[in-house]
Amino acid sequence: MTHDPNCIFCKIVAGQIPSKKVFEDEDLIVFHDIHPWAPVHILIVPKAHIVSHAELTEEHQALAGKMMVLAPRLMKELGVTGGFRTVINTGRDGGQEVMHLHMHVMGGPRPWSKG
Ligand code: DGP
Repeated sequence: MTHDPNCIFCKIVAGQIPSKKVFEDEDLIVFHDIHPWAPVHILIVPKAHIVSHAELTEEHQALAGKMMVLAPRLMKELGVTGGFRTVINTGRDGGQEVMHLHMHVMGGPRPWSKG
């Protein structure tokens, strides 16, 4: 599995930086965002160091599908009943700050700090 020792999310995957983890399996780790925009704000992160959504190819279809399917399950488990928003920032112009693919999933009662 690809790993970048300088990547903050790879360090979370490796347990070198603590996180408020909500899910983990062999492919994915999910934890609460350190700067939440919404009452519930989690990040679904592949364990492999994939830089961004722009790097995804056919070989990643199962992984990408797993991320998509996990979002509603975890929102339900976290008590979010009124809907949620998913965001994937991609690259500099897409507003991506951490260069390791991640899906933001946000929910909970409004107002939220962004949007
Ligand atoms: P993006 O702009 O899509 O790259 O968002 C990166 C998100 O990652 C941002 O909302 C804050 C979050 N984040 C950055 N560093 C850490 C960290 O060390 N721990 C956690 N839990 N979240 C982090």
